[in-house]
Amino acid sequence: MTTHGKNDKASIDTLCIHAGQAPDPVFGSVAPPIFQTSTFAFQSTDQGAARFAGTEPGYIYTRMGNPTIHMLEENVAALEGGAGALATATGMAAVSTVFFALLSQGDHVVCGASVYGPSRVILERDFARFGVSASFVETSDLAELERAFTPRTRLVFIETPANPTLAVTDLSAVAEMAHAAGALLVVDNTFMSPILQRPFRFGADIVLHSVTKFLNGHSDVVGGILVFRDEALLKRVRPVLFYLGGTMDPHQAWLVLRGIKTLAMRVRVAQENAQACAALLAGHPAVGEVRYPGLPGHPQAAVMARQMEGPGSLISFELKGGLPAGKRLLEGLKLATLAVSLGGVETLIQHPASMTHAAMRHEDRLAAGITDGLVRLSVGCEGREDLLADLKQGLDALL
Ligand code: LCS
Repeated sequence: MTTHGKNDKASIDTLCIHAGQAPDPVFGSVAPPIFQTSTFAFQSTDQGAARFAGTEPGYIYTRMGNPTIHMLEENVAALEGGAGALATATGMAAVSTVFFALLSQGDHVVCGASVYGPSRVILERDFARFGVSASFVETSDLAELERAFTPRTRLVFIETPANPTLAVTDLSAVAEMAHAAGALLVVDNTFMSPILQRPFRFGADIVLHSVTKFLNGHSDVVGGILVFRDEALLKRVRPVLFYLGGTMDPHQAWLVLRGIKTLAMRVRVAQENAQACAALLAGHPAVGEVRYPGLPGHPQAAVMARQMEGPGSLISFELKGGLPAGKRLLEGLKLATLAVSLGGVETLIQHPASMTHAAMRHEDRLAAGITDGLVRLSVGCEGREDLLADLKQGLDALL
């Protein structure tokens, strides 16, 4: 089979396995070769100069591009339906690179109040040092979102569903608002993966992922990726990434390419498991509020039906016994592992207020809906009955 380019009409399942990759032309290796090299030989000084000048295509130095990394970039660009992508060392390298590349002194950012803690904290602590201001708002509330814009707003950064509140934001409405204000919309699509949501269809300008999560899917790699709606945006960000240096390594890229081959099936199995876990949680007497986009009566049902192909496999919930009960549950589960991160084949459970979102101020966490008793479950691909039994024994022990 030939490589599937980004404009190919193949299904997303096929793109996961083939996009950006063709059998290697030298030996026919079906698995993509790992070009584990820091640098590439030039045939002449003229060729070296031409590559640096950009007048001749070809690789120079792995921080500035590498064939294995490029295969991953082409693959994820095809999955998201973007014009191109840039792989990064971590998800946070993707977030920080996009902020560095697109923001200048005096600019203002509208950012979701509930996003992965460090994505918010770098705006508050680090970009503030360079004169970039930010407002943090509940982006699922469009009226609140609209009030946050200022004449200096240049970038809107959202997660939907958000980490860890799982609040759903209307992508089309935000894109319209951002563009009317002359700002770019950046969507962190980590929680959905391109299997369940493709934000370019709803007006996003840049889509990013922590590939550490669903794309790699095996809890054995950290990485990130930026995908661009058009070539011009990619060209703006690329030199910043290459010079700041938050780029990926070829071996990392190869592992992620390998992980993506099973992305569609992993995402669907985990989602079916999550749906069953959410139902168990919602009906259990030890559990208070359950936040899962797949539960009936969700306030954003119409938005979800438009932009999401499924509710995903992250669930956040409160226990009636608050934080003490949460600690007992986290330590009492036998199959689910007490660890941060998400989107792997293993089920993980964590406590956002003391872990992933601990760097935020307490009052900011509460305003963002990240209560002290909130527990986040990333449901994996284990046997459904085993997961349900584990959750049930853990919850029953709290009664
Ligand atoms: N964006 C989202 C939505 C995330 O959940 C994370 C990490 C990142 C970006 C950053 O990616 P990284 O640099 O870690 O690859 N989220 C984590 C979490 O919820 N638990 O542990 C890490």
